[in-house]
Amino acid sequence: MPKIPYLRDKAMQMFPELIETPVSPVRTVQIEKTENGKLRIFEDRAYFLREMSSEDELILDFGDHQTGYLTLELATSGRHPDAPAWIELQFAENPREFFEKVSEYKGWISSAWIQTEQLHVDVFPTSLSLPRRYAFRYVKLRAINISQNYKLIVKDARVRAVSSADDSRLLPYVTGDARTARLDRLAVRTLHECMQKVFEDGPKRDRRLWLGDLRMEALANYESYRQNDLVKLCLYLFASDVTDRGQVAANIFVEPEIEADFALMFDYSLFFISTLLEYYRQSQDRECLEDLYETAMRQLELAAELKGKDGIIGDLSPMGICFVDWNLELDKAASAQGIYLYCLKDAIELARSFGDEKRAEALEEEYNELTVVSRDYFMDPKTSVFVSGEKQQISWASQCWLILGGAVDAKEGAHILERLKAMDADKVSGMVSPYMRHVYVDALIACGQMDDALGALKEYWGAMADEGADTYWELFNPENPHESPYGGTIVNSYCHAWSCAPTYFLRKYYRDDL
Ligand code: RAM
Repeated sequence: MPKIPYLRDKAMQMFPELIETPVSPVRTVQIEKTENGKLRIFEDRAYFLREMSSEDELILDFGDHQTGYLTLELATSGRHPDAPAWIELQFAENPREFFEKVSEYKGWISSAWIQTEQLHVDVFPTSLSLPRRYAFRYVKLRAINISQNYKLIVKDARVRAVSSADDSRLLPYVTGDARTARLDRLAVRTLHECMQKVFEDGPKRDRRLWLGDLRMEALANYESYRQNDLVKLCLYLFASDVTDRGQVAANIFVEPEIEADFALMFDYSLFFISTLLEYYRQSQDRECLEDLYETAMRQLELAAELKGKDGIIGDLSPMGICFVDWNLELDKAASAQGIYLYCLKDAIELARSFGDEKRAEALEEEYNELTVVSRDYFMDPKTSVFVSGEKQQISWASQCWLILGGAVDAKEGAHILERLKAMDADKVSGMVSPYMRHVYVDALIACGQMDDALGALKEYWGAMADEGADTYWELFNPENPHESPYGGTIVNSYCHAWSCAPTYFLRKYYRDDL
């Protein structure tokens, strides 16, 4: 991919310092699965500092989600160790991870994401510092084999937790409602953990910068930490390594050096426009707008090439896939059209902000025609909701995106969403990720359905909180809380910043000091 040295050099100057915080375990616990499948976690004081033999286990609880580096102080009792201690460490964001068998995972993304290590320790006492960064609340140490001549003792454990989020800058959230306060708190923690050198999608997996995730993390950040320079860095990173045709990648690696991934996504590339626009609204950073404006407009041009004579986006493949959600059954044609409209609308404002009035007018003309065309094309006269693809699939995603794109006005949009709620759930293709739920809440708000939007936040994110979450998950389908598109939940991320929606929406629209 062509690298743009000028933008890359600017980006290199912008990486933040990580703030390090020492964290100790708050207790040791035992975790049991009860008959109804729920977990029971209880403190076990006697457990810590206990002398461990082969097959013994110790679970340390660090009190909240942590992203960082673990050090264990190990000692022994009994005779001089006559063989190494062979131990296994497992790190869990969600205690459920302890009940999944690594050997049974046969999914399609790498099992190397599973946070587990086996180590041999030869000399005691020792301070064992693991080189890898982990994301977890619980750490389980299992003694695989300890010679009968001695016992292993964990004398101390500590974590060097890292994040670029500065808690002293966190804006207050004013609410008298304990439930929304809690929903916000978990979202802020999620964001905090994902704010590293860049906005990572999740500190367990994929530990990197994805554009669709960045859009939502930036929105949550403007209402909470307001560390806008981190958004700026991420925008420069995307713009600094684009394809030959000028398309921004779906995600970027930053180590050992900046390099765009080969994966391309139609929707993620278009969201570069919306993310830049929102950054500009927040910061009025003219230099950034001047540096990145053409990159943003290029995404729209590339997408416009995919439109047929009828104005409908056809074969998407020149720009990669259209992601929308982790619903593998979803027909994405209607969503793609809605996303194009949504970003076209943002491109008009971006062009005006830049002072490119001629372009803004041309885009506005296109937008006004296309909203009508899109409504006519995707609206099913029989059911009065949007349908997508040859099979005329009805989905939440299609409705939400065409509403957000402006294919219908707020009043009609509200009716469409009402109609969908009244439909048989098995006739409607559902939402799988918190990423898509964010879009749903956004659509409700766009239609003026403020109570329903708040209800959706409380119900969906509240259900994760009720499941014991410390941070919000990458995937959550209330119908099937433990499903995974990867072929196994053990690789799911349980701290994923595309699910920070409560912080963004609650602080923006539902606060007592408005
Ligand atoms: C997941 C990533 C990321 C998302 C992509 C499409 O694998 O973790 O959050 O943007 O999917």
